[in-house]
Amino acid sequence: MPSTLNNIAKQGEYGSAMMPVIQGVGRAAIEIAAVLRGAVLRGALGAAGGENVQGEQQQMLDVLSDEIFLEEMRSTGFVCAVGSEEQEELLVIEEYSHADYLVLVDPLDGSSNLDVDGPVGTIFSVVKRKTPNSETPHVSDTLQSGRHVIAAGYVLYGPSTMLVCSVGAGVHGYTFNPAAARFELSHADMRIPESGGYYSVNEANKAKWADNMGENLIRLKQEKGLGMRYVGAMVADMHRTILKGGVFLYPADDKNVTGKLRLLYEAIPMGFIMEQAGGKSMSKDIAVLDIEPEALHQRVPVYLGSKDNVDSLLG
Ligand code: AHM
Ligand code: MG
Repeated sequence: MPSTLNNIAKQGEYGSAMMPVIQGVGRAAIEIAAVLRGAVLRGALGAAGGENVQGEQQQMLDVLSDEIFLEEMRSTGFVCAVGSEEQEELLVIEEYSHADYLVLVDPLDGSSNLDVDGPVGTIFSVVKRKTPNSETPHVSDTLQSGRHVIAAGYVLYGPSTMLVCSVGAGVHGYTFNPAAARFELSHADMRIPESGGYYSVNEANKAKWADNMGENLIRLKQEKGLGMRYVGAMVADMHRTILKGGVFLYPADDKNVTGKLRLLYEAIPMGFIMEQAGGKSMSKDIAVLDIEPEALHQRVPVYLGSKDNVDSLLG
């Protein structure tokens, strides 16, 4: 009998509390994966006609994935509010506004890959509220550093659908088995190699990068002879980086002066996973998980990967 997501209950201090929330993520992932598979045939590719709070064009699939994820978080009964890339404000789940946990999510990451049938993902993290349970949860409940994250992970919609998560007791990957209609443990205790052979970045931005990062990357490439891989969907690039080793980076540049990736629902969950897998997760000179968040949609530079590669790049 394979291990399923129920196995999370046995992991660490927060496993049993987090199991229903992660099962909810699993249900959302199954539904999002099914919607993605049929999208081109149902005319569901393309722009939804609106913009998100960051002024980016929303795709129809961004909006659908957001709705599906929220619905599944509501159905757990353990989530009082959700902060989403697709929603300007914190979404309070009225009927469970007394519940303990808040979830931060990028429901469909890498959505520029949708038109070309490339991989996309979902990224999430869970924190415990700071306000009393008798009060309505507030956006300040989400503004907690990564050191307060209880659970985090991502779903990769690739040739298979994989849910990779951690409740603070290592990183474990579950692959969806369509024949059994459930996630099964396929990658127990994922550990990133100490050093890897790839760097992953949108190198077209090199001339605009801040902090001498262009020079650093040239030096790293010369010293270590790294190869380059870039999907342009953080989940896919991170998943490869964890399994094969190397470094994924999105530095600040002239256009994205504080970086492009969002702290609460991209950098922190991926930083949490990276540290739990034995890797390093920096935002230039501070660990991603040590940043004290100031806003729901705040952006930061990220340098995530094998310790050796991250140190050589930033050193
Ligand atoms: P999104 O959440 O709007 O999809 O944006 C985030 C994505 C990441 O998945 C990816 O790492 C990055 O943006 C790619 O950016 P670029 O196209 O500038 O290389
Ligand atoms: Mg994203």
